[in-house]
Amino acid sequence: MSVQAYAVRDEQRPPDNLLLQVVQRGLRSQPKRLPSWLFYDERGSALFEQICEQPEYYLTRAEIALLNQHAGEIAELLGPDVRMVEYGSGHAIKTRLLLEHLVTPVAWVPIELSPEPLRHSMERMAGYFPQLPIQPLAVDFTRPLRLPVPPRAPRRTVVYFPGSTIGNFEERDAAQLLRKMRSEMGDNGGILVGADLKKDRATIEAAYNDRAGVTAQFTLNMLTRLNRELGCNFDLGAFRHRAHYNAMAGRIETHILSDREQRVRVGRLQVLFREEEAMLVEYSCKYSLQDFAALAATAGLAVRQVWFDPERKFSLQYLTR
Ligand code: AVJ
Repeated sequence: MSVQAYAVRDEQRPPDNLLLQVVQRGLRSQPKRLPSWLFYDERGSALFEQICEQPEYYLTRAEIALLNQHAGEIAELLGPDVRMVEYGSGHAIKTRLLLEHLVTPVAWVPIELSPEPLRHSMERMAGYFPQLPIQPLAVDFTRPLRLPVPPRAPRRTVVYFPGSTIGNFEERDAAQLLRKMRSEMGDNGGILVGADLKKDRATIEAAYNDRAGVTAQFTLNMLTRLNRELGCNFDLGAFRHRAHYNAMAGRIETHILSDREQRVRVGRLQVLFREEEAMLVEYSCKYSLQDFAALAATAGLAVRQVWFDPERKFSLQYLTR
């Protein structure tokens, strides 16, 4: 059975075909791995919002506390007439806290692949800031993009990447993404990026293993999605979530484990899982200040300023050329 056979059969449905190719490639590789963006279908996005409300998941609360305390100071540093380009539109709470303090912002450019969440956050933001020009981009922010022509000349373009989503990227990919932002922001621009900080194992592991089991549901929802969208037959009762902190690498490594030996249909592929075989589905990297400065440097960027929440669990970093 050749790759070409898929290409012919799926020609009319390019998106599914792409999804199938991504998943088959990941399940053929050794060890098996699937990309973490697969988490975010409608249910996955709703589950992530629930994760943010779990007592163990400190990241979101810390980042909001940080903004509550420092947004005024951040806005002052950025100055007036900023164009704000946001990677991932999120649900815009953080953006609102920041925009509230910006003096005469030129435009907000949310970038989000899925049109539904994009439309939601646009509506919410338009409600808060009726005067603010919104220029949405429904594209994959990891791909090269062309920013829309702003309604007037910005003094500065700031790429905002909150939530420690950068932690989902391995170091090389994270550096590449920062380099891409660097070219988009131009000479006078900057990058405002959320980065979760290294801390004791217990705190970090608890955040990815909440007692209510929401994170486990979030992880396994990836298989539910593949069953629905690709006609796979993952037995949801025979796989489980595991999130372990690899202190050497400074990251949470989330795996889906197979309880037993089993076969799963993925398109025309039969995938064999051994008993206790682990499939990697997510990294969530944690940084020291040194780690992050080194990462920025490899992308030709310098850390100009770092803000923390009151408990110093989370950081917001401002990078420029
Ligand atoms: C949305 C990438 C910031 O890595 O902490 C939460 C996703 N995964 N719990 C993170 C996530 C499991 C989250 N980010």
